[in-house]
Amino acid sequence: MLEHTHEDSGQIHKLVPHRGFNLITGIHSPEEVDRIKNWDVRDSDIFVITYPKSGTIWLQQILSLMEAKGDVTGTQDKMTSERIPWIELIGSEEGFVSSPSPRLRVSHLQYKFMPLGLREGKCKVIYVARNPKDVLVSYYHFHNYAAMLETPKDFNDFFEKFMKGQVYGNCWFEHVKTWYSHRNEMDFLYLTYEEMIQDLQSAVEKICTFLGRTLKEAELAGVVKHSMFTDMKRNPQANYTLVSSSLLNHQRGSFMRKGTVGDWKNYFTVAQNQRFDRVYEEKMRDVPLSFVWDIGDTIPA
Ligand code: PPS
Repeated sequence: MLEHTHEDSGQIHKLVPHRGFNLITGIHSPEEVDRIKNWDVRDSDIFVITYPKSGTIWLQQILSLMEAKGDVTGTQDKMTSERIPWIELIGSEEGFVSSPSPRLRVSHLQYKFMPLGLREGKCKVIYVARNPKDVLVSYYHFHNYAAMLETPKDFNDFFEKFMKGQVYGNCWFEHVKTWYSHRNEMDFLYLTYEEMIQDLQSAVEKICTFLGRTLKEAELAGVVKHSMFTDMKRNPQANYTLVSSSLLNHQRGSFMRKGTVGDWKNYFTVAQNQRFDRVYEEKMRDVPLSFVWDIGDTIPA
């Protein structure tokens, strides 16, 4: 059954399908999500799109640091999600309308919900994808820690839910494929989590070029330094430490968990891996994308 109710926090959150996409009650409103398509976008708007657990906060950190010219103190006055908010959260429209340019926003939504202007090439879109086996493992841990999501019985239980798309974000394959298939209609940059692990400086430079921003050498160095995993792990903003325990149970996990490639090998059974590979093969057959599955493959020979 797709809908579930849980009350870990005294609050009830349910995963409820809306136009083929699961929304979380109390976090999202179907009416507000439907209004997003009519939002008036500006050429200077920047949207970061991700399937959950693919590097959203990483991009939020990089973009915030770029705005602050690499000076981390310039990013610490506000929570990450206030500096670069989610468009799908209840109440986000007002801030979108009233914010000065450039407006930086993130979203896990499917393509069909997005503002029409974005879909017609106005503004800029950065899509970040991560290998789906590591996404699954990261999302499993997040479900154990986020009070608004159902706690899985065990890893196998979550594996099944992920494979069926019975999570927020729905089917990973559909998300990546649909967004990627529309890339030429938008001003679009496709990035992977693994390329950022492999060479963060090059990834930041790529983002700067895409956005038409020029940073001095020291500014670029600041962006890279403060968006490294070790630095972000110590950063309360990046860990959502200030977010209430009614949303994130900080006793059960941390947002900046492991930050690596290939952790799935510590969780998948041989049978799960074979099954995943079969599904991947079938769903990604016609898609010109490839992923790095092992940390060893991110190190230049
Ligand atoms: S969410 O809930 O969808 O917004 O989560 P998201 O931010 O997309 O993904 C969280 C995972 O990204 C990892 N992360 C990083 N890895 C390496 N380097 C840096 N700087 C970094 N920043 C975030 C974070 O640790 C989560 O992955 P896991 O595998 O759970 O560690």
